[in-house]
Amino acid sequence: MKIGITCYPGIGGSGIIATELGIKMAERGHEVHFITSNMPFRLNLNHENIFIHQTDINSYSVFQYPPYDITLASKISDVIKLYDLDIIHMHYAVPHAVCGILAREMSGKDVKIVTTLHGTDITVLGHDMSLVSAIRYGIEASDVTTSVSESLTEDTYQLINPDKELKTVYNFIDETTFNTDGRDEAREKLRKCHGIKPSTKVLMHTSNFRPIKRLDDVIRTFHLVQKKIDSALILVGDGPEMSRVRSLVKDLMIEDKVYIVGQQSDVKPYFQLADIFLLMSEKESFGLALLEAMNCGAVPIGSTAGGIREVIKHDETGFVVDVGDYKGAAEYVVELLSDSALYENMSRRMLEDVKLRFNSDNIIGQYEEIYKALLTGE
Ligand code: GMT
Repeated sequence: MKIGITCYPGIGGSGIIATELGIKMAERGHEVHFITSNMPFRLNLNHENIFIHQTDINSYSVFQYPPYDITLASKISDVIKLYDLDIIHMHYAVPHAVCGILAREMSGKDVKIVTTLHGTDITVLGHDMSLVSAIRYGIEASDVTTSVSESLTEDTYQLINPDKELKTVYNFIDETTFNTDGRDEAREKLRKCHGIKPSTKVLMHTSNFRPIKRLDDVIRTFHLVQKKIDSALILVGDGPEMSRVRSLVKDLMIEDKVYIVGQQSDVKPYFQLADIFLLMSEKESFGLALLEAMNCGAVPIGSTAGGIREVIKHDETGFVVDVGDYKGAAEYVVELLSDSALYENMSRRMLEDVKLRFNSDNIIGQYEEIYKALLTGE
């Protein structure tokens, strides 16, 4: 098959999933065309079946805003015609699904459109009445629309009410990048590098530090834990909440135990260093970082937001608490870190479950079946 993929190419779960999906489709022998505004950040290899088409979004003084959507649609249309694409897979209903639909019109070709909803387009933009019609149109005019969790599927029916059946296809783990290989060495190296003693337990969080990630709850959880357990907190990432994070850490007088390491190109060693991974978000359609942390050996504590409850099986592969319940989260962390048998059992079940339910081969196969069924009309 000849497949076009459009996503936001920056560091974010949707871009990562779209890029890994493209790479894995290329490895299965399909021809993959990334049509994006920048080089997808995880696309760090040359593959004979992968083509990159970058759009230049120019600013013109006559326009108040750069015409991202129209420029992208025009580029997608060119690529559809030039390479005779069979499928275009758009990540996010707005703007990308709508760009894809426009591109199909422009090209005059019968290319099939698959759209994947990742969360923000529904759980955040879905509350913006000025965008609901565009989101609904993007979903309904796509040939197949998928969503990354059951929770996001339900939210989409509730907020957008599309006249279309949605298909849940879970995100998958990129096992070649995120695994427990070399874990002991990585832990030792990072401990030395940051001066963390071998006996100190490590909690970790990574995100884009947006308000919905509730960094305060992560820090307050740790604040309670470190009173009972010799521990450190590692924060990876950056974003609008960073200054608040720094001042809360200072106010709580835990600066010597919190390591703010900023954006890292390679997060794997940090996941491997972590004993516990915290994701306390207010909204989270899936939480790809959870999966990555889990497959690197960190046991997760999450909030009950969105798809987190589907990724973490409460009391089996980690724990979940109500959004905002940092006290409950701290109790679970203390329980886990004080009982090595409980920790080991949970960690084993967690690794088995990720391999079983979020196995990349299986999920890529589900997308491949969707593409094939569209082309054969089944
Ligand atoms: O979490 C973010 O803010 C980034 C966003 C994105 O566009 O990458 O993540 C969304 O898509 C990911 C991949 O499907 C999901 O794992 C995240 O849960 C989802 N974020 C939200 O729903 C807030």
